[in-house]
Amino acid sequence: MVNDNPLGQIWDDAANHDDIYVSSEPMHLVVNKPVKLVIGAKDVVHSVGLPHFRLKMDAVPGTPTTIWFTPIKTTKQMQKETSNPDFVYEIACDQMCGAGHTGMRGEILVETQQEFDQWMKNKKPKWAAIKKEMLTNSRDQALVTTSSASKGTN
Ligand SMILES: [Cu+2]
Repeated sequence: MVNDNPLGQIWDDAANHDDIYVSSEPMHLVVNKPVKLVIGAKDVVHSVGLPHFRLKMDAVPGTPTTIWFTPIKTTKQMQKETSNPDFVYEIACDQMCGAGHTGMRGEILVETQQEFDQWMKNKKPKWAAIKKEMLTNSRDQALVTTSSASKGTN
């Protein structure tokens, strides 16, 4: 994530970097729990590819798209079934979108609800801290504005 766009994909933000950011951490999903991906793009057509789920959906500027799916096997189950201890579910851009294309690949970890809950326990929501900071700053701004307005009316 970039510092000049702390909340990520804000399409109206000129500092948005939609084609270079892929988290280094896997996307965690719970087995047998439906997932909805809301997909967008800022400037060029990308394509969300989920080869192990046999899914693909274009990411079109100005037209949000969605994919629904339900992972039915955990990553551990797949590692066992494929006899491949290195098996990982992949999410990648399936469209030759530009210079950042080859970096647009991430991994998905499908796990049990218990494993997911355990993972979540250790997570601190960065967006909440940023939002709090933004609200504090806007409140300060509002106080300044109120203060200025009060001075103006007196
Ligand atoms: Cu691409």
